[in-house]
Amino acid sequence: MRILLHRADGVTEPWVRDFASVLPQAEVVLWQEGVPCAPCDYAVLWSPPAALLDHLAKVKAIFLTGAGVDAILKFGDALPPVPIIRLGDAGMAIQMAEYVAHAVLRYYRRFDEYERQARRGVWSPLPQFDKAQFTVGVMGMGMLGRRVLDSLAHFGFPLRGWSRSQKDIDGVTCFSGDDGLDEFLRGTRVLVCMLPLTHDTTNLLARANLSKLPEGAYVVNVARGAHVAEPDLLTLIRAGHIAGATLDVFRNEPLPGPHPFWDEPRITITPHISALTLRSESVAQIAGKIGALERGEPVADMVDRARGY
Ligand code: NDP
Ligand code: OXD
Repeated sequence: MRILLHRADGVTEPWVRDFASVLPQAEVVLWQEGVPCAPCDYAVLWSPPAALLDHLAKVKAIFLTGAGVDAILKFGDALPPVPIIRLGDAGMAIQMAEYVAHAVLRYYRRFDEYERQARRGVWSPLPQFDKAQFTVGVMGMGMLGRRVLDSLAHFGFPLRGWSRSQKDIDGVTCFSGDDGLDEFLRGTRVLVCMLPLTHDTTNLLARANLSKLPEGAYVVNVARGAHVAEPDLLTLIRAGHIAGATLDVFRNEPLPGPHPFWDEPRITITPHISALTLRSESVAQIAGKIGALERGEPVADMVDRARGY
């Protein structure tokens, strides 16, 4: 069995080593632009260059080393008609829970404001927010969103969630579809975006929808930069309608040096680290799924191309 591996960061050696330990019968072939390689049975990719697609003609399935699928589905019909399988958890959900819980608690306990006060040498207790009014609304209640909601439940925040299909989750007020969006946004104090990037969700967080959040709302985006209209978010923060944002993802990554977000103290920037791919967990999961495919068994986390996630 041959596995085609592509790593955008060029760090392949530990991946090859991990595959050798869990799938010793497999040969891992490293893709290099312009270098011919033998046909492979499976491909393990993240955000491949277009030139790699020519080498997918014989693969039986494409595995992604991440949860999001936009970077592969953008190739549309140029992809072979084989299953595309994303990572399921593999250690990402708990990282997302840590990241989002930290952001929500930081806003709820006003640490962002205390940080700014401290820089100015100000010692001044601020009034506590009323927890009953501090609703957290998670857009996208999939693998990651569900885990985030679970973790926030322990702190007693009123929780709400929005998804495509209607859910029924204990302790979470659930909304769905276009019909449920306005009500969801109007009652959400901290908006957490955990949606996949699809045709329907691109630019969803532009001025019209962001303005529906209550005065003093916060935005946490850990999904994709293109969910948010960046100039609109900045305008609403400067106008005081949105009190702050924690952003892990951006339209252009790395966030360009001159971008105005860098100079806005109410925006916290992290470099797309909210849930990192853990190599060993990911390789073990992919190896298990390859084994299942070889035995003709069903495999979880198949991407639905028509749906876009
Ligand atoms: P899932 O596919 O498991 O869940 C997606 C959720 O979004 C589902 O609840 C789905 O609804 C909902 N959804 C999709 N389209 C719409 C729509 N048009 N309207 C309303 N709801 C919609 O995704 P994950 O939880 O695994 O991951 C979410 C995203 O997080 C990834 O796509 C990726 O972009 C991002 N991510 C970011 C990382 C980072 O480090 N910053 C790391 C990992 C992931 P339904 O349940 O009805 O299908
Ligand atoms: C992912 C990511 O989707 O890292 O896994 O963004």
